[in-house]
Amino acid sequence: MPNDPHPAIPIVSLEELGWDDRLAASLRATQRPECVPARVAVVYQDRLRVLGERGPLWAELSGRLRHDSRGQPLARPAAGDWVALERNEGGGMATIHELLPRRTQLVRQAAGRRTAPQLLAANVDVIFVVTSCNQELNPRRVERYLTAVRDGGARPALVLNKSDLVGDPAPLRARLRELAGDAPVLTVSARARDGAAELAALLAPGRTVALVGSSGVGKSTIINWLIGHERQATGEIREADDKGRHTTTHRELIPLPRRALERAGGPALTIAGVLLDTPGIRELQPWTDESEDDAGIQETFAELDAIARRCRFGDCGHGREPGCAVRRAVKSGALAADRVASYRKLAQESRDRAERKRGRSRREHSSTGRAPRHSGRES
Ligand SMILES: Nc1nc2c(ncn2[C@@H]2O[C@H](COP(=O)(O)OP(=O)(O)OP(=O)(O)O)[C@@H](O)[C@H]2O)c(=O)[nH]1
Ligand SMILES: [Mg+2]
Ligand SMILES: [Zn+2]
Repeated sequence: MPNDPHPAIPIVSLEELGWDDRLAASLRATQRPECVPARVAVVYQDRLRVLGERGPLWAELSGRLRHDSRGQPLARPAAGDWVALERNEGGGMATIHELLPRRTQLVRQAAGRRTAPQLLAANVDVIFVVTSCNQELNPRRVERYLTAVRDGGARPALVLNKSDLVGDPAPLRARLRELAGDAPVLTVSARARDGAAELAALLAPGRTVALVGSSGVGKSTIINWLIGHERQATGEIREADDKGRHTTTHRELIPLPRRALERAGGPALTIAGVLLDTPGIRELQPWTDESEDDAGIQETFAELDAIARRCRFGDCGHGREPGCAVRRAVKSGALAADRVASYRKLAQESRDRAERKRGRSRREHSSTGRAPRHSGRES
């Protein structure tokens, strides 16, 4: 068994980790109601670090769960998931028998694989989409994040970090505001420790907040700042291109000690919320699983969607169709042309994915061949 790299995790109650009646009911409904609940903190190959009522412990998947989830990345427990496990009273590894249903999830298309989903975060309430003042703001990338977060059922917040590096972050903040819709936009500096109150306002006991974004924007630095010590490794960014180096290699759940975020008059709890650090990713290709109705795209492009209702044709693609209200709005300057281009691209990708998935499920139904192995590589 590997050395325990997590001596600092406090023993916290399941409720503080987000356990609730709905989860308790889903545990009772499993084949193993005698199992105890635990939340997955981090997954290392075949070993999982989980947080249970009596503190952290090591666990592995049962043979059946391993078998049943082969070739289905979303059926495997990931950081943030709740599981039903059997303790090994002899002191060895616990066994995970069941993955409990997720309330929210952030899923992307795995890098380099056209139709495999990859789970970035499970059971998170809020997702901080982190950008930084010293990296070129890519509005299209932000739109992709917003779409994927909303599709998965979590609430997005845009966090603009490294405000200490620019004289005035207001123009950048204003550009994010234009993309954000109803999501809050926060300007912070983890280095100057500026903006903690704004971040803390989005945290609460039992609530989970994941940080996502490109490598080097400062996700792990923000977490260290909030928890009050250098728990997560952080990396210098390359001088030449301001890019990060993929310092964080695992998704990891981190309970936030309450003393780090004092709030007067609160209940007697030891933690103030749960953070999820994630490795930086180059690209987020949204993955829409059950719902192929593009709810996330519609919400992210709400102003465009409202105008599109006035197009002559209900299925207008806003290309060459006559009577297109969207093209009219671009011509008049009411709508930015690059927003429309981005919308059309995401909508097309979504249609392509749906098409490929239909093809894949046809193939799966017509063959009993082995499912492809899932490679854990990240990028
Ligand atoms: N000037 C400045 N530098 C910061 C700030 N926050 C983080 N950094 C620096 O940015 C670099 C990258 O920070 P990390 O926290 O490792 O970034 P990350 O997003 O976790 O990166 P990955 O783990 O690779 O995804 C480090 O050198 C940090 O010290 C900030 O507010 N201001
Ligand atoms: Mg990191
Ligand atoms: Zn149109």
